[in-house]
Amino acid sequence: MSEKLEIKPLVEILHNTKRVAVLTGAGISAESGIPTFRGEEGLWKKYRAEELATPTAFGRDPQLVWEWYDWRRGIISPKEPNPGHKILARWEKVFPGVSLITQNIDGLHQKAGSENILELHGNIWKVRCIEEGTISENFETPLKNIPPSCPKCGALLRPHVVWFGESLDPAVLHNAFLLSSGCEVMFVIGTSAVVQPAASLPLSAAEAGAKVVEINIDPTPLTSYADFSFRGKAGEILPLIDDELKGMS
Ligand code: BV8
Repeated sequence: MSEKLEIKPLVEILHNTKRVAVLTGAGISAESGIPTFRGEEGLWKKYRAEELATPTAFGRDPQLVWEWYDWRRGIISPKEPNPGHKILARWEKVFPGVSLITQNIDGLHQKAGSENILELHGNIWKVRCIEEGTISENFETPLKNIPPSCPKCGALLRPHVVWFGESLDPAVLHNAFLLSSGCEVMFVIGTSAVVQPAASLPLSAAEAGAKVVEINIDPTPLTSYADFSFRGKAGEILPLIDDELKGMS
């Protein structure tokens, strides 16, 4: 496997690196059995994510949008972190300077034990009252009432996620760019690198002189910018890098 050839020079660099940033996308959860967005399994009935994950879709038909989220929550709920999630959680303990930025809303990084996580697009297990703005955790699967309503004021609850056409939390986005432009190595794992502004984070890392390491089963628009590009599954490539790192310490 050609990846082995690239791993040694990467681990040499990592061995002298203090600040590592990691950006993950749906691909890191694929081996846990969670469908990605742009894979063929990413469809629900006849809809694509871009059609349902929008404020317009929710305003027009909150019932339909909540049926989609209830379906996704049902898929995610029993799923466990895979070796990729677990290694990133361990790296956070082993290397103090590792920070994790995820586009995923499935909560699997938390389940794997990662603690300092920036969730760019929110979390599918959190709901927000559209009147009060209050955020709470809700793990009810399946949901008893669709759409669910706020127990306090009775208004509609929405998923506490960032929809297409909505701005990300400014503080979260600011920290994500700070971490990206301040790191020495940035891993970009399991993302098609098309959704903005997340897809700009690795570019800001590269512009600041960081080495960019892509792990993906397919090439992406980022591949040509990457210093290292591993073509393979995150749950298989990360253990190879981790083994080499252990061998060096
Ligand atoms: C915003 C939460 C300001 C909801 C999500 C600039 C240029 C162009 C467009 C825009 C732009 N700025 C804004 C936009 C519009 C839009 C956008 O980016 N559109 C895209 C489609 C072009 N962005 C926004 O609207 C953002 N808001 O910028 O605010 C603004 C406001 C108004 C108008 C303009 C600007 C908000 C974006 C957030 C959307 N919410 N999720 C929910 O999930 O329900 S995004 C959602 O899709 C995910 O969170 C994720 O981020 C994204 C999917 O991306 P990936 O994670 O990469 O998943 P994907 O399936 O695509 O790819 C999986 C990859 O894994 C593949 O490459 C595959 O090969 C690989 N893979 C598979 N298996 C494995 C693997 N790799 C390794 N191992 C494996 N085993």
